[in-house]
Amino acid sequence: MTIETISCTPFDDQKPGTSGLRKSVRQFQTAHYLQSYVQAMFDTLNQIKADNNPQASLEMPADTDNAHSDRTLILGGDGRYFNREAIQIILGMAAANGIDQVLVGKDGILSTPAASHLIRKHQALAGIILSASHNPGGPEGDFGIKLNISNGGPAPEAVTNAIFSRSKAITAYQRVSGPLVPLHQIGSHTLGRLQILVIDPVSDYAALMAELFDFNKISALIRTPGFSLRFDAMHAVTGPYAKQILERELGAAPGSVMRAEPLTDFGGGHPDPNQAHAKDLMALLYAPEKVDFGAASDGDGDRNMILGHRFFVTPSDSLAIMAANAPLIPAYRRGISGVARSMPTSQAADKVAEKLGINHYETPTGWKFFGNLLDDDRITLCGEESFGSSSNHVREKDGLWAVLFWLNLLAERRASVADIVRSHWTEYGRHYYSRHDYEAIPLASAEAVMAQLRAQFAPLKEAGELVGKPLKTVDDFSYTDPVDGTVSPQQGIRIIFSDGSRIVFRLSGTGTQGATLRVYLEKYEADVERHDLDVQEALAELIQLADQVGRISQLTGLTRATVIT
Ligand code: VG1
Ligand code: CO
Repeated sequence: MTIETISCTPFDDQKPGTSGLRKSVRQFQTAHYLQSYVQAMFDTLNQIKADNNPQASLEMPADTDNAHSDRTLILGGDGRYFNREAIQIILGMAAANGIDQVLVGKDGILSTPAASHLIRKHQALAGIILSASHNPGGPEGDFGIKLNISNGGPAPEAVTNAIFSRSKAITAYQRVSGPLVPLHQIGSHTLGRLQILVIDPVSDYAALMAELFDFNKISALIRTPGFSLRFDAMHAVTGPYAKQILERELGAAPGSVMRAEPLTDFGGGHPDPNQAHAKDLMALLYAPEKVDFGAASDGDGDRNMILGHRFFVTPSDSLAIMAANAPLIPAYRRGISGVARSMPTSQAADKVAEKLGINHYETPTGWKFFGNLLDDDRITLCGEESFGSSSNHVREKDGLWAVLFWLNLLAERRASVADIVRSHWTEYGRHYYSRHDYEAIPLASAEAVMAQLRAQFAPLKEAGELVGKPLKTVDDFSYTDPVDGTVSPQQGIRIIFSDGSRIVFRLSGTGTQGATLRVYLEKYEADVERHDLDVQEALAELIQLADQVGRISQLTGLTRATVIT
């Protein structure tokens, strides 16, 4: 089979965001658009040496002969519209770009955590995950492409920056043409010198979960008369995983997994597991008829929402509770080395780490910043306020893992979700927390909010007060990776008050329309008598302050956030 070289004009807008390149499906369908980006990824991978140190290797000249000897690639996606077409295109390009073997999920399906596990298990060169995560799908929706490196984690900034630079110079790409690879059945195929294995997307992941958790105990809990659970797969990728693990292996009643079939448009919804987008699940958990445990995951299976009967667990609290209870779970029996959270995530996990005397880190938003800490065993658990948590078992956040962690915890503690959270608050205090998003606003207004904040606090404050409230510091968060020294500046404005309350402002890096301003609000309450307030009421003073200091309504014309979680 011959390698064809197709000429194209370089694109200048292929800059990866917080988690891969996300654009509308329409844009990805533009002639040569996907191909140009994939070629930029292959060219960049070809520069990464077998020493597994992308940072250093990117400075070296390209030397494909010395690259990873076994050039295996893991490939799959969340099943959204354009997933299968994109997989066929990428297979043809892999065959022309020196890849020896591709493992692709049946029907083009692989959740993000499952792909991360497969990369590690097969010591693959990399993984390509086709997903725009929680963004809506369908012909009018979004598409996305993530690159994960050989540790199983999202490509770090050195790599994504290199891909972007390369994409701006792509004037041709290589491919091998052949018949379409039948993705609907497990089997092996060849395309030129490339071997393609269509694999079961679920089994390896399910086996890993069975190693980490006490499946017997969880199963006994689930089978206890009167106990009921619901898992909302949101017509996205976790459906087949949850059916296999929760229903077939652990014995949850058939139908416990709702919206289990992956659909190319996610049934028209946002596959985003939060109170705003998982309305049916929320209604079930808040209905008079008792459902003990509820959970949901997102488009690509890396996020989770945890609910008890009439009870919502904030992702920040979830991380802290996992850290505090880790030794109850088989995989973490011997304790954890440390915990990391993204900067906007509440400080609840820090309190636990301080008490346990273990490491704790604050990183910029995005899973790529946890990779080095996990590889270096400085942390075992990590999480983000955006419904993401995970451990060192993979290098991605992992939705079903979090669900199983909570089920294992319920089985060990024999307490309700609400009781577990309340007893945690009693011991550590409660961090009232909410995120207010102003979605799809004009880029100019969003940038104006950030620019005036930066101007207002330049030079950044060390003390003083803000509208009468004593301040600890205000800064523009900058992170220095403790393992490789990479500096990531300007990650968001942090206003930290003397009482520990915080307001954080940053712009989203995953949207595809206009800009999204995120405002994160956090208030610490030690007094048990005050642990039952309405969250928005408890945060009212900070919400008002955020609008005043951020001049949000003035600059965006919005008097209220579009999504509140
Ligand atoms: C959002 C979240 C962030 C998360 C990222 C990718 O990014 O805030 O915490 O890591 O999505 O998650 P941003 O830049 O829009 O705030 V996923 O599940 O979309 O891959
Ligand atoms: Co996701």
